[in-house]
Amino acid sequence: MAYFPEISKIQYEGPKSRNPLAFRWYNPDEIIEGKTMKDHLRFSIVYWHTMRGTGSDPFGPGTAVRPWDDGSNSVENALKRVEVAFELFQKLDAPYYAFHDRDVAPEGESLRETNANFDKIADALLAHQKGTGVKLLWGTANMFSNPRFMHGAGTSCNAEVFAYAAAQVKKAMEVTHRLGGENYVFWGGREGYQCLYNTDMKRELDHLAKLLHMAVDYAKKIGFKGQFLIEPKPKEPTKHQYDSDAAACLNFLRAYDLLPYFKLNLETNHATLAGHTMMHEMDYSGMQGVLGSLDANTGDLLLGWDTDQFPTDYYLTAQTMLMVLKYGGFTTGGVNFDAKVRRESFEPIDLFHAHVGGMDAFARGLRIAAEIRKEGLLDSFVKNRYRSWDSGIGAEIEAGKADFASLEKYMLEKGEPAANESGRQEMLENIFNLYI
Ligand code: XUL
Ligand code: CO
Repeated sequence: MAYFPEISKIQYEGPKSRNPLAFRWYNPDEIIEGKTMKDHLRFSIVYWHTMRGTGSDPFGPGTAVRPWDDGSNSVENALKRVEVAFELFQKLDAPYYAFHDRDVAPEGESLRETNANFDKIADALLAHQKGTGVKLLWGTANMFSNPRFMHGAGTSCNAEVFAYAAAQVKKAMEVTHRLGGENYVFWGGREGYQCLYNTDMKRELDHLAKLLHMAVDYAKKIGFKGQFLIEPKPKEPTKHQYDSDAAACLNFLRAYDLLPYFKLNLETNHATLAGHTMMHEMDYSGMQGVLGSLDANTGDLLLGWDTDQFPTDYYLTAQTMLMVLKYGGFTTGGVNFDAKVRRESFEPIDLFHAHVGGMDAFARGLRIAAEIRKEGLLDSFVKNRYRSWDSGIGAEIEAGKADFASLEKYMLEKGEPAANESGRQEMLENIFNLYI
């Protein structure tokens, strides 16, 4: 069945091509730094925006025209969406996809019926994965849309809501495992607070940690070897999300003995909402060994909320890929387009323009990052900038051979430290520009 009859599989045509539905930079089998572009980038398409996004916003209903979707919550409609989704994944040449339980399968009247619906759709997803070779990057549970989660899921004040959330994660993990998912993600949908006057923050965090430990235990029980990931976000929907940024996540994981089991799924728009750049979040996570996967998108700094736009900015993608390469590339992670077409881009073909653009921007970013690394101008500047730590007093401090007394003695003898040198920010920004 062809739901996109006018579109054939997107091909690499090179930078001179003016065909809007061709890759100019993404040449999947081309080798960069010893690995194919496909293996570097591990592109993934999200079910929630691409298959379920309607374009609704707080001011009006959806605008998206999706001729295959009858708008109902039926299992039949959900099964049809699976066919559409895999045609789209294949035509975009995306090796991976990702979903929430509730994007793919409708909720029933009871948890039992909901689980049965999920199993039926999982059968179809598995059959399509086998038929196409498209794989599951990660699964997750939507524990924020249903009104039962108004106070959170793992952090709800209502213990039975916690129990429901546990049951939901259990099922979502089972399905993710069955479909060979390479990761399982926790984004703390409503795990945060609006008002501290009604919140026992310590108790809520203790409970969230309990939920995650139960997930770790259950993974062992069912033999799920995928990587657990936490996705930081500082706000939206709550005023304060507990997993506010990479640093907060790391502190939480360490405090509750979860660090051995989790890495982070960093999202560009979440980084900017937290007042960081994506590069900062990636470097901070990478240096601590928890750079797991990426939700690729971009915000609009003039709007300032989580607009989840497709990334097209080469500076952003080059900086992002520079960090991916710096930390040795993805293992289980990938570039997952947690991005949605604009409300005004309501035609099915816009889904293709959006993904082709995002994939190409990342492919270009990868090429730029590899060129920057090949010439090594930035790396050698940084290395030289810290050379005072390579020998003498710097090396002694790093080796733990110095203390206050020895450092006081050293400075009393010297009088003043060696002269400082320029940080050369403008020169380095000009160097970065050489590669864009
Ligand atoms: C929300 C968000 C989610 C997670 C998965 O901002 O990014 O879609 O990626 O729950
Ligand atoms: Co996300």
